[in-house]
Amino acid sequence: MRKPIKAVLVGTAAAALLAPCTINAFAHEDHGRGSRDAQADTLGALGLRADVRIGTAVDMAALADDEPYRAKAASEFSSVTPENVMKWEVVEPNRGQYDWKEADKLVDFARVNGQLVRGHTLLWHNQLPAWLTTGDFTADELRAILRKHITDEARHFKGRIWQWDVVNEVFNDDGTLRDSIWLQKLGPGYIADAFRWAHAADPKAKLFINDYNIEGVNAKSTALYNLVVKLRKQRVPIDGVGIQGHLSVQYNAPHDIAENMKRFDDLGLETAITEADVRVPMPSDSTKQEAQAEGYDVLLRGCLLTRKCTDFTVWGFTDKYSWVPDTFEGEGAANLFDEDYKAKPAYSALRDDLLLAAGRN
Ligand code: 9MR
Repeated sequence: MRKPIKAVLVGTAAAALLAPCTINAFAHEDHGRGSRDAQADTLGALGLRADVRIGTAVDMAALADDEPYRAKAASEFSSVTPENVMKWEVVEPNRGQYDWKEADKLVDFARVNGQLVRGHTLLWHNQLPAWLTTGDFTADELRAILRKHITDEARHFKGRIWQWDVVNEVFNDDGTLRDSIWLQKLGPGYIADAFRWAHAADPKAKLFINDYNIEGVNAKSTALYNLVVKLRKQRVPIDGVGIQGHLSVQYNAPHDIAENMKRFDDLGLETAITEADVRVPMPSDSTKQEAQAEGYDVLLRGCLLTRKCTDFTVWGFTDKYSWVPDTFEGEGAANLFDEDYKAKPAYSALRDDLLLAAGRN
């Protein structure tokens, strides 16, 4: 039996526990499948029965302007991740001037809808403010700036973040550390420092290291494993490993994902799929959609087969707002719903996996 995940209350009100999503997840248990309402059959609700949160990255412009998007983000998922608005360039565009507006909106949205929040991300090499990248700071200055950033951000959201992606994408695919401004100026110890500072600022948040191309057993996931072993030995407060899960139907799905995740599980760490999407060469068709469904299925099964895998987050749920076409020329349609919010086979695949895991098939 999977252990129930430790639910962290989003916000302080006990009302969050009684949010519609949670109630409906259990309200119709004794009825036949046909009699359950739409809400009770969402991925989020099914996930709660299988002890796994099903989340989505949220695009704040879409959340504000697109009612169907907002409705689905609220009803279909039991956790949310800000796609961009907790990143450094957004929260501190000018040195010393914080702007938490959009991030706070998402945290409020989550509270109202009984969802948990994955904080993303305290430390990355991308989406840094220009004042920082062009500042020509000394190592001591940069270390103080980083410490202040992590402390201030984690403290601002203290008690409202379930899991923080403390460091994001610190490895190259060959398993060496990424040659970022952080490594260059601060040396490899910056990773342990980041976790210590985040923990001091918000001791209850679960602290994750997050990366892509670490779904299967490979040079990168093994290097990350070795780093995590070392950090644990040094008593660095790290709780989990986030496996992003950006796949393409043009490559084999990572069928050894459960084997890979088990290594982390055996260390006593939590794991999560944090950014799942499966892109296809455009135009999409039904064959590609079936291949895509397999990709999603492999990722979710990896999680469901791992004792302490706590959540499965998709990186956006509709093709209408995906990052993929801007990054991979000629590819797209990577999400569970098309641009008109019509569910694809991938959606049914996830649903079937969750029904099975919840023992309700
Ligand atoms: O989806 C995000 C996109 O809107 C941004 O333009 C982009 C900037 O690099 O970041 C995207 O999100 C990334 C996430 O933060 C970390 N893992 C890879 C994601 C896709 O690039």
